[in-house]
Amino acid sequence: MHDLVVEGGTIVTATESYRGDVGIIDGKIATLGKNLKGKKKIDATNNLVLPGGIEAHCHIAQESATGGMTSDDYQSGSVSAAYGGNTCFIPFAAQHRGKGINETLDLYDSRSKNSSVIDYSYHLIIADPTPDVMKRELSEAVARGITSFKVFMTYDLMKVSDEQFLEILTTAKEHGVLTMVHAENSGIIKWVSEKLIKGGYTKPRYHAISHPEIAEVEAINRAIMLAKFVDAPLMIVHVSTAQGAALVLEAKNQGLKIFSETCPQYLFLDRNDLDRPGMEGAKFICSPPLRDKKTQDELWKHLQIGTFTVFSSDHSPYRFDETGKLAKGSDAPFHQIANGMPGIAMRLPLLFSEGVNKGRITLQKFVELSSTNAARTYGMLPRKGSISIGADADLAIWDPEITRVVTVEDQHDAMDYTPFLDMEVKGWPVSVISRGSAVILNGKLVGDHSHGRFTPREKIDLTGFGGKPAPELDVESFF
Ligand code: DUC
Ligand code: ZN
Ligand code: ZN
Repeated sequence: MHDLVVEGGTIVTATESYRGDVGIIDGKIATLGKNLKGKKKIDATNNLVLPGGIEAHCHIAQESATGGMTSDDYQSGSVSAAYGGNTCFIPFAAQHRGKGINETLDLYDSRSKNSSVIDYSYHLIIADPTPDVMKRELSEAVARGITSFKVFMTYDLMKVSDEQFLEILTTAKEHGVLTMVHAENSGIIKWVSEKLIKGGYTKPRYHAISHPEIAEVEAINRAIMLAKFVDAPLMIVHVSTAQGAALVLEAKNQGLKIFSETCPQYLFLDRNDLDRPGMEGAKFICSPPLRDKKTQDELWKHLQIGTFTVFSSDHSPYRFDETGKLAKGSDAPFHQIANGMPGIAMRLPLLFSEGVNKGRITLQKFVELSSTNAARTYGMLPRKGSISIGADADLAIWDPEITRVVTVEDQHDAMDYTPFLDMEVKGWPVSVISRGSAVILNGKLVGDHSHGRFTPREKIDLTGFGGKPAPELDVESFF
């Protein structure tokens, strides 16, 4: 007898779809079949039963480089993620200069403990790669189950130099873990910003002008070349340009271990949103910035052909008030406005509606992009990201026919706006189950803040990749 049976739905994985029941015992998937018996049942007739979404890029209870705290903590952030069809999320644990790695991870453990309704891990942001960090603390982080590090090529208080980047890439490779990068050219951004500010061009729309496409393209190219030089795996996050995506595709076609991500804002919003009246444009300031409609079409193509491994929200919630976007005043210049926008609850409904329901991607592709690829890339497959015997019973039950008009209330986060307001979406996650326990049931929160657990992650699985460092590097004697 199962503890719970999700019955009568269409089970969808990254490779197949079939009608059946999911039988759950002790929080794990025990049986896939028909007419299963269970102490409890959830009826999924006419619905889709998908692996729960894995949100692989979000900022929760995190100070930015300039000190502002995100509005969402692990309580509100996890609830919002669950309402959006997710059963696991991976926010960042951000090291700031002068701080160690263990103390950073301890801090985030204290922020997440007994707070999250879904399982979680952290990507570790490295902003201060001291010899002690590189030699001792990173291996301790890996032993704690943190198998992805993020670096910045921009932001004075966060960025690493090319030589530090190479050291992090090679150290991560040695440990079998993945480096992620925010790729924008710092010098270009600074140079243009200074000119704009000096000229009095301070409105939100100038944020996009100060982060030109070429700043991303140059940095993506450099990041790929550095990873190629040492033959290390690299994930380029939040790709916003067609040229940047083309560089990723070319690198993949060469067999390099390059992975990439794009985000809903680059598909569903564009730079005209920065021109909204008054300071409304501030709601749409994010980095890299919103681009144009033509870029949206190009990014869709790259999503379809597999250039992007994951599709993440980059949820960076700063309220439209003096605690967030307007902390430096109600007419603050663009460079003093917190960077980022919320979207953790909308990532999957938007992708489902505009992707699956509009015929741009298949259901299998949706599952890949929403869950399975993140599980694989970030060391959680098959425990998470799959509907298979022995996997965690992390499921999202979707009604593919429901139509909703997006509201702020639907986000269930700590925010006072959503950039996707009033958009119409078809398809919605109605119930969400984490390790066999309902978190959302028929649209109502029933989960418990002591339920979510830190999930230690495995090293990156690079099966199928070849590759060698540049010939100039005689690896044996060099490292
Ligand atoms: N980078 C992110 O990944 N998110 C928000 C802002 C930023 O610069
Ligand atoms: Zn970033
Ligand atoms: Zn981010």
